[in-house]
Amino acid sequence: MAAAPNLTLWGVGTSRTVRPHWALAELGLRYETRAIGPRTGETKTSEYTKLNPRQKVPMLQDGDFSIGESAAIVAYLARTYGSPGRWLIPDDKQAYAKWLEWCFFIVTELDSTSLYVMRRHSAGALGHIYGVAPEVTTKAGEYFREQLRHVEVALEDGRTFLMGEQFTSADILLTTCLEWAIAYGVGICDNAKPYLERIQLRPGYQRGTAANVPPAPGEPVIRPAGLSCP
Ligand SMILES: N[C@@H](CCC(=O)N[C@@H](CS)C(=O)NCC(=O)O)C(=O)O
Repeated sequence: MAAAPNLTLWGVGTSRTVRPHWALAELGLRYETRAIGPRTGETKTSEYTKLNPRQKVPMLQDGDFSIGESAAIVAYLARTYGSPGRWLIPDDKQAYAKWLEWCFFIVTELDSTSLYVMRRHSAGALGHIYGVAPEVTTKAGEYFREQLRHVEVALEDGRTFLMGEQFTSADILLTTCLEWAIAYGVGICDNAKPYLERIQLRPGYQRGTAANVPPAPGEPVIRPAGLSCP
């Protein structure tokens, strides 16, 4: 019998950190959380820098293996710990390629090129570091809306999830971007609204988002393993 996985996930509180918390919940895995947050100094400590020289969250440790980048963590977890009824990656070769296409589209076009640009250049967010640029943030929001037309078209046939009837990690990535856009006051496309409502009812979503909440002042940063999603 294989040994139980020894999983530790670093990072809480952002649209990127929720992705692996949610995937762990969908896969029904027990893990320990190190509830450190971005821009708190906690990603810059020597202990953390040794583990993750990129000094970013999220980061997953699986025994002595570690991996960063939220979309890669989720894909690793799915590939390694998926089980019947809990596959987060399509098996068929062409469906797999389409899944990859969605994942890259979401992390590049929707996240990095649009929403993260808004975050970097908004006065209330990271503008004090990267420069406040209202025109850039307006255009990035418009670009997000324009790119979302691909999601609108995909969901037009009434499918339950982005890839059809199978829930995949692309749904995790997309949902986090849709919620992020709503929080920034960028409207989402019509078909994405009922899609989002469906997804938010998933127990995995609810457990994952609960696990992503930052600790209240005085609460411990280490949350023991034991979270599991039946
Ligand atoms: N593309 C990366 C982005 C990770 C990232 O930028 N994380 C931010 C928080 S959302 C961070 O840790 N920044 C360093 C810090 O704030 O200390 C991913 O998806 O994991």
